[in-house]
Amino acid sequence: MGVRRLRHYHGRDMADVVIYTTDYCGYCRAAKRLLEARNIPYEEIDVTGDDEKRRWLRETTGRHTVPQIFIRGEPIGGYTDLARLDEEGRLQEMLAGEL
Ligand SMILES: N[C@@H](CCC(=O)N[C@@H](CS)C(=O)NCC(=O)O)C(=O)O
Repeated sequence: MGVRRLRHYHGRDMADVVIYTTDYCGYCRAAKRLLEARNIPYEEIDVTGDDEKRRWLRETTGRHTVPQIFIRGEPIGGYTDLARLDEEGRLQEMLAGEL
């Protein structure tokens, strides 16, 4: 299956890792902590209270929760998905463009 690359909400080039978050979101904080622990730079888009951005995010990812994380344009899911990729050693591979 080919990699599904998507434009971001802002429709411009963004960091390899983009994380859509809201305030008061424990999973969002956990995801950012994991990225920081691995020294992986990321760009954050806060969608708190922004119905338009949240609708775009739901339609784009098919998922209703935050965070939603994109790696090199591919939506990979939320924190638990990120943690699984990290445990399996696939996170670095994805960032290197090997997956
Ligand atoms: N398994 C998901 C769980 C994410 C989750 O439950 N996020 C909460 C906020 S921390 C959420 O989106 N709740 C529904 C909502 O805010 O609309 C993950 O690891 O990202």
